Amino acid sequence: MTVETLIVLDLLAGVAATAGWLGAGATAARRAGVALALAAVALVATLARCATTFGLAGAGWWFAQEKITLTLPIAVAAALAAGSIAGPRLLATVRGRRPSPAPDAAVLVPLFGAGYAAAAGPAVTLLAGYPATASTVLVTLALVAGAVLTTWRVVAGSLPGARAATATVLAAAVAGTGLAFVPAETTDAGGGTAASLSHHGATSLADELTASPSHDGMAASLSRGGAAARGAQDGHTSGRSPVSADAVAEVPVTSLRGPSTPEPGGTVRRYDLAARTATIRLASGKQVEAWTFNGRVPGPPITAVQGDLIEVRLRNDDIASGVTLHWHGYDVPSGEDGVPGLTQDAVMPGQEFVYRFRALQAGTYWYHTHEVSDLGVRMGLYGTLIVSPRPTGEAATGTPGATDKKDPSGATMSSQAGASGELDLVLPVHTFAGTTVLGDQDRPIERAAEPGAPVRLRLINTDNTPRRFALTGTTYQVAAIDGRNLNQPGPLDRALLRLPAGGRYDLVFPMPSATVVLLVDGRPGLRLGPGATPGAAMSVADTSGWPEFDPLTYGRPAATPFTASSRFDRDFDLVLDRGLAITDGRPAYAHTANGRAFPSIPTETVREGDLVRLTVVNRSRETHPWHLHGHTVLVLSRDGRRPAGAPLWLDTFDVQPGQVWEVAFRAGNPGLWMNHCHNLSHADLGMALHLAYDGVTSPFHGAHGG
Ligand SMILES: [Cu+2]
Repeated sequence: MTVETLIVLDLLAGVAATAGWLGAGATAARRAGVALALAAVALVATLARCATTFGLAGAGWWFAQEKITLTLPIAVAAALAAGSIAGPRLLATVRGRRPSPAPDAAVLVPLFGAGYAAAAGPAVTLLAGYPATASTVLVTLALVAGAVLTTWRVVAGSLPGARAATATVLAAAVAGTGLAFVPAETTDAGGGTAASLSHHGATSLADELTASPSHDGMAASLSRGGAAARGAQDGHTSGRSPVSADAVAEVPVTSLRGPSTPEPGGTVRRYDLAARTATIRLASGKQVEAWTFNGRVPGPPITAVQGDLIEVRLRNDDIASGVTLHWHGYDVPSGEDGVPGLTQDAVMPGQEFVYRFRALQAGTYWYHTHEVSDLGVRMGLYGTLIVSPRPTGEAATGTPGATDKKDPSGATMSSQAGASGELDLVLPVHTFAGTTVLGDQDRPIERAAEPGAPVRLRLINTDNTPRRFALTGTTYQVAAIDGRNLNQPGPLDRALLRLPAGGRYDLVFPMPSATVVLLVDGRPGLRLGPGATPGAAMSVADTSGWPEFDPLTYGRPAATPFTASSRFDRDFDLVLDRGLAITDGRPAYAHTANGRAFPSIPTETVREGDLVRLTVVNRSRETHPWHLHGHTVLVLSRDGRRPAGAPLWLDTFDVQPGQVWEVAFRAGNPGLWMNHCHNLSHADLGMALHLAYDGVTSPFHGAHGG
């Protein structure tokens, strides 16, 4: 049984127990037989909850914490009380030894009380989630006890010691509510050395710096954007010198900017992006009100060859809420990362901002606004970023693609003609007002392809939820995921490719002699044929029964710079859930991590060179595509199982309901980074936090993260 099933069964059992006890209480006075049957149902449901809780605890403490520490004990205690006090009386009534009706307090209070205690189970799970805190415990106990006292008063008319009991309940309620407003720690050092300089204890800064022989070296490596550390990182050992020799200088994130020159042999790629509202006419004739870069959706494709310098001048014409550029999956210097309120201010109408970074990673990436990003990306503020590997043995020259910002043709999609005659199609999928758009086409794309020609399809999911792709008419390989090549990818056929929000897959195959069709969620999006026949009906294979491709079992294992058995300098757990929380100053039914919502989730702090493990647990009933900025993470395990295929380096991974992902990365890119759910509506409702390198400060004070 899956964890997700157990989560649902546990909730259902809690609801059944609640209904059983309350129903028994409501019918006890008139129909003792019915009440007895309902109480029996409630007892069975309570036993079922014991079983589901046991099963969930086996999957991880995170899944059962609030049940074991709070809701199950009170439910079981109340059930035992109801069974032993009300049960015999009801039984006696049914057997005719007691007068019926018998609405006495000894029957009704235990039954209703068991109902209130049972209700605390699903209520705490749904409203508070993980973890149950002292505040949750006090408020829950106060509510249950208060309801019992009220019932007692109503049934019995009076209650000895009522005043003292009521006062105790009120005191617990007030204390519990007050505790909820005690601010959390603002940082979480993940078991490593706390960030003493950047967040607290500024008075000790001078002392620590004068006592620190290594301070200059650390500062220099920070100001170079960590390039030195990246080179040295694999030799890093876990030995830690005393804190005084480990002190980190303060560096503003605004100084962590990209270089202004390409690598030797590279060229400078300049792009001008103007953010503006526009009415877009799709291929079908449908018009959509969009937010665009340069009046088009997607925005202009950005292309480069590894080693080039990418320079993008962003201007905001009329996007009233502001705009930035974030390079999804691209490990740029922190000052170029485009997070408003953290690495820069949002670019407001009339303003501009220039981004510069070296194209060091080859592969398929994309860019999008990070200001009010849920709305902004949905409205169209996104585009593709494709970096070709530098041809071996020669310096990078010329344009890698047939389409760049100088191309006036308004090509229907970014199309890269590789030197080898490869057909290279960039296919971002996006939903505009309920319509799926592939590239800029809301109707199936037709392309001619000669048999034998190498084909590369770059699938990019720019939506908030997973999209499923299927390729019919050919076997193929998934050559790369999230821009990173896979080791020895095998042939694939009849597979459903589930791309997380923000994720990318590169599919490669030699063009067969027959037609190849790419399906997006079961509908044709692209047809490649030996001879294009525009308007010809596409035959659609039924792919609904095809198995889902699992990247954890694909390709061949290879050595990685660290593994699941490495010793980690920092260890962070993020338990994703839903619950009542304050986000951006407002109470909300938020998407939470560790019971809190942005910006109250403690900032994870690391030091340059640290080996960091991140465990992401999904207790909720929605998928959360997790995305850490500025770093590529290695998957260590999913639900306790290590990858059996190629090493999987990702920037976005779908944590499905009930799943536990362990990933790790080397902290080699100093800065301040967002760590968030890439279902941007979830991030907007609280599911976002910061990861900060010790010593890096931000002059920006927008409490949002876009
Ligand atoms: Cu989410």
